[in-house]
Amino acid sequence: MSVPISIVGTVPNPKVLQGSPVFKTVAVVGPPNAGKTTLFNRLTGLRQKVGNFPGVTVEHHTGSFRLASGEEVALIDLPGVYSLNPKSEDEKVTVDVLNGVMPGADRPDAIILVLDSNNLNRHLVLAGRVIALGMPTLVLLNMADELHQQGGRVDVLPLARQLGTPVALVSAVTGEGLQAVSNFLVAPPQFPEPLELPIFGDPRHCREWAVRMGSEASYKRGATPEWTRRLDSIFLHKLWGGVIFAVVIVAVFQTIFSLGQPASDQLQKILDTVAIHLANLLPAGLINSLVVNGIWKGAGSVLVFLPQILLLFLVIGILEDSGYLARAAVISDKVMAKVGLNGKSFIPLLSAYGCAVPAIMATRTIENKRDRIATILIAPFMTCSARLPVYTMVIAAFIPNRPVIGPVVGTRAVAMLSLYVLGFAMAVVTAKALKSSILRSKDVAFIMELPPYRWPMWKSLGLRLMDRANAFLFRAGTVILGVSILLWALTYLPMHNGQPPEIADSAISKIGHFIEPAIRPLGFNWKIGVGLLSSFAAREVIIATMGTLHGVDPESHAMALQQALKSDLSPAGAIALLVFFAFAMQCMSTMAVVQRETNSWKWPILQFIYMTTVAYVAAFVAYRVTLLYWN
Ligand SMILES: Nc1nc2c(ncn2[C@@H]2O[C@H](COP(=O)(O)OP(=O)(O)OP(=O)(O)O)[C@@H](O)[C@H]2O)c(=O)[nH]1
Ligand SMILES: [Mg+2]
Repeated sequence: MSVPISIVGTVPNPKVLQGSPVFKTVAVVGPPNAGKTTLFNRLTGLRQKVGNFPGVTVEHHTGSFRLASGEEVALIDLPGVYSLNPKSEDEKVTVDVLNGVMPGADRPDAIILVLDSNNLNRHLVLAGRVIALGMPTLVLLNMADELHQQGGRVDVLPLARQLGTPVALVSAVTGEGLQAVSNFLVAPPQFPEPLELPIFGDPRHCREWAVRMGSEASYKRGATPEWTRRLDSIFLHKLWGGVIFAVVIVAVFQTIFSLGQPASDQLQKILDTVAIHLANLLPAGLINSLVVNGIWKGAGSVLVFLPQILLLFLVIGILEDSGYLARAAVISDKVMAKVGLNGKSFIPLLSAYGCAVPAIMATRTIENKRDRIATILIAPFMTCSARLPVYTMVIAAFIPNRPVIGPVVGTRAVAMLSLYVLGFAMAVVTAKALKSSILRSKDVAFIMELPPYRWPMWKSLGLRLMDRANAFLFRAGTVILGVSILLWALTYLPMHNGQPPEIADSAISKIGHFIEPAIRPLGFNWKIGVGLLSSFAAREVIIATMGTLHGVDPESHAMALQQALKSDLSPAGAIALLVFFAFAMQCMSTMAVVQRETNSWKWPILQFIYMTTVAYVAAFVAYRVTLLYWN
């Protein structure tokens, strides 16, 4: 059979064809971790999340790819699939988009199928299925750079002939071969029939077909890099694997403290200096107080935690991009099995250390419905980055820093780590209870494709951190600022003869005193009560609230926030506050995403009641017990 000229045209080094696009909407499909999002980002200039483990993308995203002619084609990045029979929610998204039944996404009129050229024998099975859909398809064999480096090879022409589609060997990272995409979009070849497609009902036949396609194309897979093998023999070792995992986690916290804290302190100094200048510049009175106490001491107090939060996301980013995360999921499988879950739940739970919202989205990769609900319900117990500022502030105020293990690990890092462990332990207990009662289900085998180790790409990490910083600043500038100003206004009411009241007579104090009886058993006074109330909007708001309340109070106006905090809390109260924050569900966005992902209000409401009750009872116990030892 002769090869249509345009198929040849998509293979190495053709000139870029000009013209109008033939397709309007093109879906990017492929197995997990094949590099679909990397390609999508490169073509559209967007920054969707990329990571070196299967299951990073769980929603569809649309972007536009501009051709040389200036015209645009809509590309849809999709979650990875191994087949077109969806087993999990993320796979369902892909199949729904392909079938044109996904609300908000146009039905695609062509497909770009991205396969990992280092895994062709397995990935070609999907090619058979996708080509059988009968839509115009371009097959990209991605990661050409790794294939060459590891001594692999593949001839695209025989493969194109066999599959009846254009095929190109590309690298989404280096850009090699990507002109094939534009060429396909402006001048798709006339599609000859594929020579032979597999019989889909028979998995063995499908696999044999894929291997045969590979050998027709003289496919030779690259050797697994020596260092991936060596690293795995340590990281997946029965004993050492677990030990290394523990060391990695402790190192993460120590880094956040030993590098993040000094950076935060510096930022605090800068903000304080600016506040003093501002206070001197503005005439005394309402505006001065609004700017200094409402905005600067309020929302500004939260800003100083930016370095720590970025460090946390940097570390999580390195774990994700290097490929270690997938190993950690394997190591955790045994532990997860003890509570009735499996390694699949580990990745969403780990990402909940950053934020519960994407973590709850990431549970879409969990096939078993009950496991998925259980993971959603326990994810907010993981210590998210919004708790970090609260923990840091209270720990720094109450716990002196002394060395514990040599000079590297100090008391504060240990205190912080204990809080992380506490949240985790409660998640374990809750999971066990759920999985042995209302969410009981049969064990599901845990299968996860282990990616090769890769060096994290600093540019992509940097861009991700910038996005994080923007999100944090946006939060500080909207919710946190809004609540700070509202609280500040409440300290100014009711006015008498144009003068603000004493703080003790203000509206905010009335609210605080109203709820005080409920929180006094936990060792909290009315100010902390107001802080707690406001923290249900977002956890960090408690810091802004305390900043504002102390700012307007003449007694504590000049003090640093940590010092002022000591007038509100006894050490036992401080411990109770930390415990309360470890367990309470104080996040509107999490409740909203749980509602959306479970499609019911039942779960978020149950979760809220459960977590808040646990937080209250545990804080009470912590207060009473600490009082016995530390006063
Ligand atoms: N060396 C190399 N690495 C690549 C290439 N394309 C992607 N990667 C890496 O492969 C990993 C997976 O990339 P993603 O783009 O997240 O893969 P995906 O197909 O979107 O994965 P899911 O969303 O999980 O289905 C990342 O670590 C990328 O940096 C490539 O051409 N060469
Ligand atoms: Mg992706």
